[in-house]
Parts: sequence; C-alpha cells; structure tokens
Amino acid sequence: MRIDVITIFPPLLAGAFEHSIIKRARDGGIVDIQIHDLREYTDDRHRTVDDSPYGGGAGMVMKPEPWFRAVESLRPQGNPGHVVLLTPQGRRLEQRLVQEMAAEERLIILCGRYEGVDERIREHLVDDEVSIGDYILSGGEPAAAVLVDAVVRLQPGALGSSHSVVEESFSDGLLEYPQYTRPPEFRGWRVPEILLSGDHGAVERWRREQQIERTRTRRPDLLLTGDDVSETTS
Ligand code: 6GU
Repeated sequence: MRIDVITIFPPLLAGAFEHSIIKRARDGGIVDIQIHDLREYTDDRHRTVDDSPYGGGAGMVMKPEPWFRAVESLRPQGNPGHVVLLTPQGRRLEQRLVQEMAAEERLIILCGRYEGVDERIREHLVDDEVSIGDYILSGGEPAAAVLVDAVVRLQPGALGSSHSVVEESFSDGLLEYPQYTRPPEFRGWRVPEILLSGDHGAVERWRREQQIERTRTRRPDLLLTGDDVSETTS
C-alpha cells in the first residue's frame, strides 16, 4: 500500500511513522509512506498557503492552488489514489471506516487546518472527508497519525504472528478482557485464580464474560448497535 500525506508541518508527522509497527511495515515493504510539504507546491516568494476569507470573518482559509498542484503532481497516470481530507466535518473514524481505507491501494491524505480550506478543494479534489472524533484539533496532523497507524496495522503481514487482529477490541464488537502478567501477587493484589488454574476452557469462558460485562458497563452503545466488524476483518 502507498500512503502520501500532505501537510504544512512535515516534522510533526515524520516521527509518528518511524517507530514500532509502522516502522517495521515500512522497512518490510508492506507500506510506502511519503510525507510532502504543501509549501513546496506554492509559487510565490513567501510560499503562501492561506488567505483571508471572502465575505469577511476571523481566521484564514487554505488556498486551493497548492493543494491541487500537490495532489496532481503526486498522482501517476494509472493509480489516482483515494484522496482524504482530514477535517472535523468529516465522517467519524471507526474501525469499519479504517477497514475501508485499509483496502485502498493508495491513500492521499490532506491535513487541513481547523480554520478551514477553500470549499473547491472539498468539491473537486477530495473523495472523502474524515474526522477522528467530536473535538477540535488545530490541524489534521494528529488525525493523520491516527488514521495511518490504524490503516497500516491492518495490512497483511504488518503485525507479527504473536499478534492477532481478530482478537482485538472492536474486531468482534466487544472491549478487551483484563490482562495480567507476573508476579501473581503485587502489593497484595492477586491475579484472578482462574487464570492460574491451567483450565483453558474456564479461562476462555471467564474472558468472554469479562468482555461482555466490561462492554455493558463502559460502552453499552457497542452492544446496542449490533455492529460487528469482525466479518470484514481477516
Ligand atoms: Cl480530522 N481535524 C481537526 N482539525 N480536528 C479534528 C479532527 C480533524 N478530527 C477530530 N477533530
């Protein structure tokens, strides 16, 4: 998979893709991630990317020309890529949407700034708009880090064999069960005896009960929707 991210703050994102699972996936050729500086696609001396809004009002609006120039210069003839604008006005990111994005051969991610982008970018350049939740970030960069991480770890081979996508929270619509490791007692707090019992069937039942109870108390909305994204997880 190929992912291009266009931003006015490349250093903000570079570090996010240089560690752990994403680094390994990049090193292993599973994903090719390229970060591009929007200012490289300006044509004036000041490398201007924004301007004041028509009609007046506070804040600045990102100009269309650098975005169009950037995306058009990145697109090879054959593979245009799915162009995603990160904005609080977008579709809210959930695992189902992550799976949709992960199935693309190529993503071109545009990091908007909160104050806004010229509407013609939305209308004529972008295929999809995504938000990572109902709160305001100053720019799309942290959202790009979130989206790329979630998408990369779904690429075949990105996770080691010790790690199963299927067992994770949300892949079956439930939260994770509680986990413990050594020591069996820490500051007087014991690991649940059942986990030390060696009875695998009992452990499995206990974990399932914990998942359901935890989901019921913390995220009852997950039980109510009946959403189950596991069928599309492989
Ligand atoms: Cl994608 N961008 C900004 N600026 N704020 C957000 C967001 C995106 N998602 C949630 N809040």
